[in-house]
Amino acid sequence: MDYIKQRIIEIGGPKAEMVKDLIKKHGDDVIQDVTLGQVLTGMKGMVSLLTCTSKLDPEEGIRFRGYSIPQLQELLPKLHQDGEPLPEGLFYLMLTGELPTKEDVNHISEQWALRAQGIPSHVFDVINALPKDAHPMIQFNSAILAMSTESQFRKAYLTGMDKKDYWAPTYEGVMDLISRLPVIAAYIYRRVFHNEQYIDIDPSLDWAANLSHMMGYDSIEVQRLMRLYMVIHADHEGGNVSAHATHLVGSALSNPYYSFSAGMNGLAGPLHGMANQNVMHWINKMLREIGTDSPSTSQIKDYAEMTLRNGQVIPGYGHAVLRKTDPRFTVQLEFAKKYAPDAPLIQLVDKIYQVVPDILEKTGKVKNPWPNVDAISGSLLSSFGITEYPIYTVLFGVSRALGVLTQLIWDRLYGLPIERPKSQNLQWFAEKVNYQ
Ligand code: FAM
Repeated sequence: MDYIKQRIIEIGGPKAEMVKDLIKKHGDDVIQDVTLGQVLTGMKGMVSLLTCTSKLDPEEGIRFRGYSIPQLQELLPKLHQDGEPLPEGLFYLMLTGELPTKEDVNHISEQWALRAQGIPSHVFDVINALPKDAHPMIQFNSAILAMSTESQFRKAYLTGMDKKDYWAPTYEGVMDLISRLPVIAAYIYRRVFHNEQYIDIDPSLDWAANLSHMMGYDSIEVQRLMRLYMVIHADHEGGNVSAHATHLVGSALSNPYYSFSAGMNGLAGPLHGMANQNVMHWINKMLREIGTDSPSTSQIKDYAEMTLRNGQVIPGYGHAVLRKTDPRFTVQLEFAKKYAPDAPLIQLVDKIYQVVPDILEKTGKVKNPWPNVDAISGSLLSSFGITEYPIYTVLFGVSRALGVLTQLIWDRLYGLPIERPKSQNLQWFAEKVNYQ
């Protein structure tokens, strides 16, 4: 057995026992009161999920297994001394809770490069059957579902295995799926935007650099950007739409492909992962309507206020949990200032940042007026040549697989049951609070 699987059993076994014991001894203990407001406004702040991969602090932002993004930049193995962690290392950390060695990271890199070469041809037929102008997320998700013919979990389930072992074929499926997503994403990118000029995988490269390579970008800077991008988008605790949807569908013991596909359908929404492309749409529309590439702060202010007057959201700003500037925004801005200081789009993003929070604050209703990860990610990719913004949510999706699929393995280790919350009609809520 692979030594990583062995490590998962050693760590996961006692944790699974603890879950059982907690339910047995404390299953009836009250842990939180729930208000009617919480239920009717998206369950914000309601603790209802067990997630171990990462935790989101409203002020400090994301921590992966307790480590912040700046800490991970220090502690995870990387290829450049002043550089970005390898996503393989973050995967290992989320999976085991332990910091990986360089050897662990190399082992995962090799595994993924090997497994990436096993995509069946019908998956590409499915993509090719779609019109090229079908949104890349439609093509991406269709390919993910098509790959579920390979599900090791489904095969193992049908053989009648013991449910405490479900995590093992789930792990195999997760490893296959993560390894193959860059190939699929790059294929769609080259199909739609580069006249079907496909580029083969280079097994000597790490996972993120390979994505960059297969998309057609071999510079050190883009490889570094891709590693950074893949690390910061990987996870955002359990309640965000893509994580929650993956977990929910997984709770029916749907295989990793079905589960992840559900998450990706959620990521494709404009309030979630599609915001990165919508930011570019918003910026480009603004530049067109104002008639300049370099609008003044007062022109940006007028345009942002018009967006609000028209009843629309300003994409890239606000968050359901965060209450400060997203550290994922800051780390990208730092990268941009270091490696593309003169990029006009980055200067524009910075200008928008000076104007928009104040405008959102003044509405009196926006709980977080600060930028999130999507406010800059598209401008950063564009500044390094990846200008075709419909692909951005696909790149987000490739990265998000690391967190939500690791959690799916843990859902199986914990032996979590099918999810089935209670729903009530409007009258029930009104009666409950003696509504007059
Ligand atoms: N522009 C305009 N209005 C906004 C806003 C924004 N950026 N952010 C929040 N609001 C409004 C929101 O629509 C709501 O209005 P109504 O009461 O009229 O319905 C009000 O402010 C209160 O909302 P909230 O409690 O502050 O935020 P929510 O938790 O409901 O929603 C977001 C959170 C992220 C969906 C919301 O801030 C938003 O729509 N932002 C723009 C889209 C975006 O950038 N999404 C990406 C989020 C991201 F980090 C990710 O998932 N990748």
